[in-house]
Amino acid sequence: MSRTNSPHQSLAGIAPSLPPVQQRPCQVRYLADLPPLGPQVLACVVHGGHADLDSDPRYISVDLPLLHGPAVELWESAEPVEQGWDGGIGYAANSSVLMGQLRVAASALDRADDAACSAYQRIEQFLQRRGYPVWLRVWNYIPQILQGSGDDERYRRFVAGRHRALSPAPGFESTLPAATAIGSRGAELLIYFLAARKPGLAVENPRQLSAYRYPRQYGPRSPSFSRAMLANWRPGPQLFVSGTASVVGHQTVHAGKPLRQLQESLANVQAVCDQAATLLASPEAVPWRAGVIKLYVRESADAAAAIAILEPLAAPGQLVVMHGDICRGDLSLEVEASYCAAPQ
Ligand code: 3EB
Repeated sequence: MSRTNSPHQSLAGIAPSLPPVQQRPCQVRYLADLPPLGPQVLACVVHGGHADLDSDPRYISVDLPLLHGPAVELWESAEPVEQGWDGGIGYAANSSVLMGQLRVAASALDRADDAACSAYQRIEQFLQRRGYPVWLRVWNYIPQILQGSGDDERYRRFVAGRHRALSPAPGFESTLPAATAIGSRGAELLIYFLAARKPGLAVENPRQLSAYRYPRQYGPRSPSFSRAMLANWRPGPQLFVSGTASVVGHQTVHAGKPLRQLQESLANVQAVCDQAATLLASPEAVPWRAGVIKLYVRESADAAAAIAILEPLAAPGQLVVMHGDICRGDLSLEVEASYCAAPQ
């Protein structure tokens, strides 16, 4: 029988018009060396205090000693980006997300509350103006984070200023970004952030009191962040988990025992992942795929034992360990992570 009338045959020689492969608007991975910044790079975060980066707004230099793992955190876009500097904010954006950075001079940090308030207000106004009004994830690297005592401590003042900037928005507590706040060795305050055109879903941890409900004993204002942010992109969701420590309820547990703190932190990360899965259409079908994991340790001597535990939990080569101060004196370490899941 002749096959020439076969409908399949008639496609021979014609370029197949398959639907385009869908990619998430952004993907993050860790790299050992600086890559060339091609048109689809959203941000290139460099850990370890490299001073010799050029003025490309996508270079974000984090001034913390790198104890283990690759130095570069590369954020790639599904499409070419538009980039620039705008009123001191460096940014790159595609049609869905924007990554940006702002540095604040050391001299402003004597009044860390005012410095944080004005930095967050500037970023907020910038994001509104550019059309990416949704904060998804933010990193705060604060020089000498534990300087000062009681309510004058730099972290507490930072928290108060951030609250002053973010709290006027109606219902602000239900849309807070996932966050990290770590003490750095740098002179300047660094804030870098991932924002989006469309809302994500803020996720809380059933084992922990929401940070925005912390009682007065931790400072005059409560910390404005969510435990994780879920972005329900196609072809599958992505979960950005905040800096996560050995806190149960609102209290530090296992003070002075770094490895117990790591186990408790990992139980918290697991609880946040489980909680995020329940927010999706078919939660039983969500195996979160380990992506990048970042660990901050106060004492570098604690790194080796922690690495042995964390390395198998991250994708190969995707664990970074840095030396930094955690925002409560009794916390030895903090873990952050991001995950992807297959389409629902
Ligand atoms: C905690 O659970 C630990 O103030 O932005 C973790 C992540 C912590 C972010 C922040 C603080 C922040 O309270 C500390």
